[in-house]
Amino acid sequence: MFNGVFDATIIKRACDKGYVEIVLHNIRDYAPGKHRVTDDTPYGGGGGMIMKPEPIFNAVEAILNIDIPNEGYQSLRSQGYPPIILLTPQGRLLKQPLAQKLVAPHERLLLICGRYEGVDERVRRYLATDEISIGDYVLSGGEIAAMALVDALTRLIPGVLGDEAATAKDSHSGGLLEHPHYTRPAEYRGHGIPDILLSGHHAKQEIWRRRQSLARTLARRPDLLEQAELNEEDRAYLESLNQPPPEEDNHSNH
Ligand code: 6GU
Repeated sequence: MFNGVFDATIIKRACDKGYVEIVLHNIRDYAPGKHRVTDDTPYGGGGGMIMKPEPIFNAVEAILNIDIPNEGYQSLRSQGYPPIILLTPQGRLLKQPLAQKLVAPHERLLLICGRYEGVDERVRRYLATDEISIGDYVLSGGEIAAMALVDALTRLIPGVLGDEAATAKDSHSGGLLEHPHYTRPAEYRGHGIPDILLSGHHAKQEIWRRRQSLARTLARRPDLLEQAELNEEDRAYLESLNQPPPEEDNHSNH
């Protein structure tokens, strides 16, 4: 399930070039007993199957070559052990600033894919250092969320995209949505492109891109504007968009 994604995206190139190493572990391999059971019914009822704590704790102990103290993994964090992130719809929402925060200081992250029905609460309390969700909808397991997180983080590693400027301009970097993009042909099925893009006037094109970003963010995600990095010109332009167009002098009030 992971290899198909990791072998076919920018992540593959990042791995090949040594920018990132991804090691997959099957939790089942760390489950004790002949049947390698990883889940069980919930105490107190309620239905669904719950991931057992032992295989997950065992996996982390084996991977990091440590014994987790009874007071919890968190007590080891000061000794330089990596964050352990539980992917769960109950977690903190993944947004670009969180992705940036995770990539910058951490050489190594452990991701645990929970399943929707649940993970034994002791994994949260005594193992995970962070809980992350990728959005307010329900996935059947944390795997797709983990892939999304790995992708979001990998493309932020300096050198991976080959063009640092591209990441800086991405939608959500700087807090704005991206402007529209066009490529050849200039006319397609009778639909043209904005004249400014054919003008060769680079300074005006830059202003156009910025204004398109601002207008698009205002129209689609006005909530993002509160956190966005805006200068005085940006604010003036947004103000002009918020303003109703000047009244036509149609004498209707007379
Ligand atoms: Cl991290 N897990 C699951 N199961 N569902 C999700 C999610 C994670 N993020 C959004 N929905």
